[in-house]
This record gives sequence, C-alpha cells and structure tokens, in this order.
Amino acid sequence: MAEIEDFGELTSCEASIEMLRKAAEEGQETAFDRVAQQKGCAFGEAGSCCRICAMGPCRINPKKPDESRGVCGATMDTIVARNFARMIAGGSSAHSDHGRAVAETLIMAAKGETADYEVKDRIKLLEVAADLGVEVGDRDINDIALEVGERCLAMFGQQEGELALAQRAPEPRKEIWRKLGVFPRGIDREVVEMMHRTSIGVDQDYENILLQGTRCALADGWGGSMIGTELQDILFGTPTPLESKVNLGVLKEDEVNIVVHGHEPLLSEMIVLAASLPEMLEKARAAGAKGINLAGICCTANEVLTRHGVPIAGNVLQQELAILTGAVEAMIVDVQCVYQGIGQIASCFHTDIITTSPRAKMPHAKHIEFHEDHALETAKKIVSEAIDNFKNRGKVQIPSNTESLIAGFNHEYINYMLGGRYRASYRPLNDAVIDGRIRGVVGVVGCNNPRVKHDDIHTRVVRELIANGCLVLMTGCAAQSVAKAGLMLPEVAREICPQGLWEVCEAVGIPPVLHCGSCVDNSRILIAATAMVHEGGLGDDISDLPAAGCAPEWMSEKAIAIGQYFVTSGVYTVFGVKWPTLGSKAVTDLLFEKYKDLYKNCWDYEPDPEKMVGKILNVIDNKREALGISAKRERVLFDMAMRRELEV
Ligand code: SF4
Ligand code: MSK
Repeated sequence: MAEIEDFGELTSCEASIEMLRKAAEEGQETAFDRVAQQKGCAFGEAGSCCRICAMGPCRINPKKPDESRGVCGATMDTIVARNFARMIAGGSSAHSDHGRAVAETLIMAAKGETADYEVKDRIKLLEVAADLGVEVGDRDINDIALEVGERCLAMFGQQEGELALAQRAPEPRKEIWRKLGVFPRGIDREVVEMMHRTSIGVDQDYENILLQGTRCALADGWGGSMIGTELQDILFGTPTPLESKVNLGVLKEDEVNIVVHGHEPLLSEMIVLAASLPEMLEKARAAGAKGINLAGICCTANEVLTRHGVPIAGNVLQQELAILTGAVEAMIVDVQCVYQGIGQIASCFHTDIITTSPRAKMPHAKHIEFHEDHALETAKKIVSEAIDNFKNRGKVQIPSNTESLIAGFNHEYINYMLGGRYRASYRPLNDAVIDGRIRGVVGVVGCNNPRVKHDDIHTRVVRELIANGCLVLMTGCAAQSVAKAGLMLPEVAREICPQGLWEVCEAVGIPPVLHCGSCVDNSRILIAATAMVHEGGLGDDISDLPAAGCAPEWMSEKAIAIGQYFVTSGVYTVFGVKWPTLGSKAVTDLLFEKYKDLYKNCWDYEPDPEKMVGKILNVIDNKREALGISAKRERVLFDMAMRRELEV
C-alpha cells in the first residue's frame, strides 16, 4: 500500500512493479503489503511452537532449547520433528488428493459415465499398465483404462505391501527403503499414520517420526503425485514442446479474459474446450469483445500451458495483481495456492471469483460446482457467465510485459529428442554428462514467497547454474519466474552457457532450462533421474548422479513433501528463504548430515542465491569425481556486468 515506496525491492518483475504501484495509488492491499504486517515469531520460525493439544500452546526458546519442555514433557527435538513431519503430511495429502481425483475421472471415462473425457494417450496407458502388471493383450482400450484407474485408486487405500509405482525406482534405492522400513505401503495409510504418530503422546523419538516422514513423502512422489501426472497424460495427452507467452501482458484489453488458477486440470481442460466453441465466440462478439482470452496462474496454468499453449498470466504472487488490471472477467479456481486475498480485491473490481471444488469455497466468490459427469456443461456455464460480465468492466490497466517461452518437456520427450523416434534413448544425455558438456542436472522447483524478492532468487540461481554448464529442469511457479526472465528460449544457450552445454542445446533444439510442468510433475523428474541411472555410465542409483534439487523461493508445505521425497530418493536438495527445523540441532543434523549415510544425500538450507549455487556445484562436482568423470573447471560468477549486458 501507500507506505511501500520502492517496489523494485519487492520484485524483479516489471509487470508486478506496475501493478503494485497501482495498488498503492488505489489503496488496495496485496500479499506484498501483508507480509510486512506479519512479523512472525522466533518460536514459529524455529519450528518450536506446539499447539497440537489444549494443554498448550507450548513454546521452547530456540536460544535455550534444553531449559524447557512442553506441558506433556515434549522436548525441542520432538516438537520440531512433529511439526516438520506434519508439513510433509499436509503436502503429501494435497498432491495425493489431486491424484485421486484424476484416477476417479479415468475410471468414469473408461466406464462411459462421462462423455467429456477419454483416453488420449494410449502409449502412456500401455506403459502404466505394464508397470502395474495389468494385462494388455488384445483387450479393449477402455477395459485396460478401467483396470489401470482402479489399481491406482486402490493404492490410496492399500494397507500392506509395496506401492506398485515405487517399484520404478532403481534397485539399490529400493533396498535402502526396505532396509530402513520406509517403503511406502498405501498413500492414505502413510498420511494417516503420520498424523497419528504426531498427535499428543505417540511417537516421541525424532528419528522414528522422520522415518514415517520419509514413507509419507515417498507415497506422495512415487504414489499420489505420480498417479496425478501419469493419468493426466493418459486423459489429456503427454505434453510436447510448444511456444507460448508469459506475464500479465498476456491479458487482452479487447477480449473477455478468463483466468484459470489452482492445480487440477480436470475443469480447466474443459474451459479450454468451452472457450473455443463457436457459440461462445459468437456470444463474446455479441457482448462487444473481440474474442475470449484464456490465461493461467500457478500450476493450473502449467497444466494448460504444456498441453495447449495457453499463456501464463503469472505465478502465485501475481494472482492479486492480475485482478488489479481490472481486465479479468472471471478467475476460476479449484484447489491449492488460492489466496483468500483475491476475494477481497475482486470485490473492488468487476471480476468474478468462481470456486468450483466442493473442497474449496471462499467468501466473495460465486460457487459453481464442478462434477466430472457434466464437465463440459459446467465449463460452458462458467465461460458464459464470464462473457456476461464483460459489460461490467471499468477502467483497465494491463502491463505491456510479456515474454516468450518453450514449455512441455518431460521424460518421454527427453528420450525422444535425444535419441530420435527409432532409437529413443537417454544415451546422448548420459554421454554429454559423462564427457562434461553437461556438468550436471538440477531440478529447480517451488513457489514464490514475499519474504524474499519475488522472482529474483529463482532467476539468479538459474542463470548462474546454466552459466556453469548445468541443464536445469523446472516446475511450478519457479518455472514461471524464470520464463518471465526470458531463460526458457533456445537462443539463451549461446548467450549464457559454456560451449559444451550450448552445443548440446543447439544440437537438439532445446533451451538450457526445461519447463517440465506443475507441482505434481516433479514426479517426472524422479522418472527422468531413474532413466539416467538405467541408461548406464552414471552409477547405480539416483544418489550417484551429478544432480541436485533446489527450491529457492518456497513457501508451501507441499514443497517440504517434495523435498523430502527428492532427498530420500537420493537427490541432494537445498531450500532458500527459511528453514523450519533450526530450533533443534538434532533434527537439523539428522536431515543435513546423517541423511548422507542413510539416503546417500541430504537436505540443505541456503538463502543466499550465489552460495546456493556454490553448494549445488560442489555436490555435482563431488559426484563427478566419485564417478571418475571430473574435469577441473573455474566457476563462472554471474556478475553485474554480465547481467547488464544481457538486459540490453
Ligand atoms: Fe504442549 Fe505437549 Fe500439548 Fe504440544 S502436545 S501443546 S508440547 S502439552
Ligand atoms: S502453484 S505449491 S505456489 S509452486 Fe503449484 Fe506455485 Fe508452490 Fe503453489
């Protein structure tokens, strides 16, 4: 609001700066203002505040961790571990409930209970069927889809045994999980057991609590999230690279703007279809608009971007800013990462916030409930209402900023683009890593967080990683930050990357930063890492790869679940912003040190982007050395002069 003067301190995104200035002039409040009002507290930051029973809340002073205990006698270590484990459970439940909805939709489609969905990617269906042990033979495609859907749905309620999709992991990794007793059994079971074990008076051994934390996170990454990704590919098609645009400038002054926001593509796929129907276009023209413009926010945006090229209006911190343009007729939300603040801002504009999930309602919103059995009908109703709202538009201010990007990469395309249709293979990728043209592979994922400068940390980390020869795979809002900075274009390779990496990028026609989709699509990174191991020459397990993961601007507990399954699948993973276990030295040592023995890689925390990159390169170079493929090289520091040169 008015007291924020230097908006450039809050974000490196020009379009966002323009909208923050507008918000201040009009007295509108956004997350960028509220973060200044919320100072936080030392106990919460350290993870040392417990309020799971009414004898509390109990708080342990992080400066004197041994001097007090909770009313029940709980120690700092127990409280911190419980809080961290509950973040994992929360994150896993969100990804997995999303996966469940997709499995239910596949079953309905296979049974013919909805005319609006069908199997679009038969090859993916047959691959998943093979991994689940579903007989294929000459069975009807819908019979196979039904059994695949039912087997996936059964994984949620599975009580014993080993989760079938987790069998995709390399053998040595599975042996680690079995030895530690953390091989996930059933998805819901692991989340429920995590919540049980962290309720008052149950598991009071921090190491034991975090063993279940691992089993819960693995049930997400190799279960719920993977089901979400794989079955969405079956229903909507596996993405292939396509070009699109990103940033608030994708909104159009002369068209009906409909923004889809949240995570599940079940409805947004139908909105894409409904918005292209001649009857809807006709209606829009009759309302005085030139057409219907769809755009996305957050991970729903990533889903419809990678399958249809729908442009991205912005990432999570831009949801309120999109409404501030005055140009959005409807923002359609489903689940996750939808700020309650959009309702407040929308009430000052003509924008309709339309909630669609029975799991997620909010004040100041219209609720048009979405059900898969009449999905297109609901989508048409929503698009129609958005068109009706066009006449209510007031003054509009849309920033002109847009950037192009190429998106839609995944395991299947990496396999194909490197090896070609007839000899699809990871061999060229592995060879490029072995001979040092690619120094390492880094997954950069996660959210934005107004506690740090919006987009800035992501962009600095990724620029420096590619300048140092790393191929970067991205998902979520992090991907959108970096796309806005123009780093998801093939020509960037020659401008920034060392010769080896740009030669590889040019040979296969890819950017050095690959947009791999939404948050559940982090499971694609697990699959790609496993494929590199199976291809050979880079060790026997994911932990042997010169690879790393990071979440420089994370905020959601979903990011903690992702980090935990990355680490315990063997990927060194470093988070920025803040770290929620610092109150307990024992818990932090377990995650940052002892995990190196247990899982052959560990968590790390580093808020400074240059130091974060230094840590990642160090890990990658050590892995290269252990594999006997190291070559001495100087680190390229991305200094101000280089940045200025690129900005020209
Ligand atoms: Fe306090 Fe123990 Fe209750 Fe937590 S569980 S609020 S530490 S009494
Ligand atoms: S939407 S979880 S803010 S990445 Fe997946 Fe963005 Fe993080 Fe939500």
